[in-house]
Amino acid sequence: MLQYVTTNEGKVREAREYMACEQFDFDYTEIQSDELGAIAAHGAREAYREADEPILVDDAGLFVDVLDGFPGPYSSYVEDTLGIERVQRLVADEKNRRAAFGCVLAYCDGKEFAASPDPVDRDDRALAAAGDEDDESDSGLPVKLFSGTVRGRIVPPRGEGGFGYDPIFEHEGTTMAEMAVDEKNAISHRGRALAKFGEWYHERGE
Ligand code: ITT
Ligand code: NA
Repeated sequence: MLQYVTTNEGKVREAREYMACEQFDFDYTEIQSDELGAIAAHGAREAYREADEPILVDDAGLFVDVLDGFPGPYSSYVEDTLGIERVQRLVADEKNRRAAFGCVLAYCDGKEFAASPDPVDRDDRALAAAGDEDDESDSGLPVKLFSGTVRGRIVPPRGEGGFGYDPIFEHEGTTMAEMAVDEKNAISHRGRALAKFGEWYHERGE
């Protein structure tokens, strides 16, 4: 069974709309990097060595335009320290309150992968930081990466659903916390990455 490596149940709820998986509550080492892809790939190797089963690591971040991409890879730390309402207040008086959410999924099952597929749409900073190239920096364990982004606006918190920054992230008039799981998946960074992963994983016969 595929192990979805996260301490965050909200991520697993969204992932289960795409494939069967079990939550592997493992706190892998988050290396210091401004690239979600590098963080996820490193975590995937560590998690695979720990689980000895196929694993999927999910690293996400919020990139606020006017804050030059902050909190980005530090989103988790910033949620725990400042909290989402203070992040919202940081940009409340700005004219430009645009932001992107990015998600990178890193898959490892200890095996090699067939040569890499189609070109990637690189539509913004978060995606560029995420990257869809397979990570080969550690020749020992191949890791395959899938990424997704969504653009939106930072707004005062609304909605009871979702998790994390969802109440302050508005996409086309609706915050992600006001969306049902399937509605969020249809537009979200994670939903886009999961759709790519799910297609690849099922084609592979899993
Ligand atoms: P794991 O690392 O154990 O998976 P985490 O919640 O720390 O759990 P991330 O580092 O990927 O996961 O998340 C960075 C931050 O972004 C963290 O504060 C999350 O709550 C938040 N986050 C991630 N995905 C999100 C989403 O879909 N909607 C809103 N916030 C999200
Ligand atoms: Na994390």
